[in-house]
Amino acid sequence: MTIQWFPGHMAKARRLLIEQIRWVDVVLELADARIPISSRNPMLDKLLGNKPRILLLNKADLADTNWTSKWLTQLRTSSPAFAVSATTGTGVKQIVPELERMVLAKQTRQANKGIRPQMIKVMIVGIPNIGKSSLINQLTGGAQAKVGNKPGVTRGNQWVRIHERVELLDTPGMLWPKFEVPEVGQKLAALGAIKDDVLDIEELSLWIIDWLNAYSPDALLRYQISDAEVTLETLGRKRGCLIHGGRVDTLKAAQILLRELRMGQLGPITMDRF
Ligand SMILES: Nc1nc2c(ncn2[C@@H]2O[C@H](COP(=O)(O)OP(=O)(O)OP(=O)(O)O)[C@@H](O)[C@H]2O)c(=O)[nH]1
Ligand SMILES: [Mg+2]
Repeated sequence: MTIQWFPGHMAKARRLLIEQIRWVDVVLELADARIPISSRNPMLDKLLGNKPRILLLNKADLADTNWTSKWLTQLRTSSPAFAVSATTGTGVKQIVPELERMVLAKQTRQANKGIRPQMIKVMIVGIPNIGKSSLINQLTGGAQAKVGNKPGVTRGNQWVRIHERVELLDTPGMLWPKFEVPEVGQKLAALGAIKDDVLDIEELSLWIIDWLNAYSPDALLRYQISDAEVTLETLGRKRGCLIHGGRVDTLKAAQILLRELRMGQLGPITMDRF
């Protein structure tokens, strides 16, 4: 199963990023706490140059907290990094003070030249469906940005004032043209960054079941399953996904598994390990 999703609107998002980056003081990069490596766009280093960056591991409420701490220790060697939850608000209060800290030197230099403090311009970037718009809403305490439980909700770029001195640019979710390691595509798909229409849901579910059996068997305890083939069947039967002749509707079963994994109903899970 090879997964790839880089439609025209993402190529456009990449062009917009290149155009806008010069106006930006700091980049807020949102990654998924459950896949802190697989959800980071490898093109960013080149696209952002040496722009200061804060890495946020969002959806930390759905990840294994032990793994999140281990990852943060490792990731902080290259940039400030925090675990947050855009929906519950956990960790979000640290963001504005950190942004202010990062631009302090520049603003002091400007003040010395008699230039009034400028707005801090921040660009938020990340894969589709990671919670960029939710984070903006959490920061403003409103519903400025459109949110949706599917990838590809935000289309154009949108500036939002999140604080008296901070303006944030919401951008559309962006992936990259090729996942060098196929597992990266599978993990992104499993956790909802890729439109389901371009996926073979049943095949993906079998991959997920294998992965869970190998790395997080507790997550499958509720289904009492040991083998990939049996799993979708058993799961479907338990959930009453039956078609004619008492056979199991495996597509429906796969959709249920995906939904439960993505919403954290199989327990907190971190899929990138070291
Ligand atoms: N559990 C949990 N869900 C979250 C969190 N942040 C966002 N979500 C959910 O993830 C889904 C996507 O959120 P959006 O804010 O629309 O994501 P986005 O990054 O703006 O997506 P695009 O605009 O499509 O790129 C929504 O269903 C949110 O409720 C979080 O920290 N925890
Ligand atoms: Mg959005």
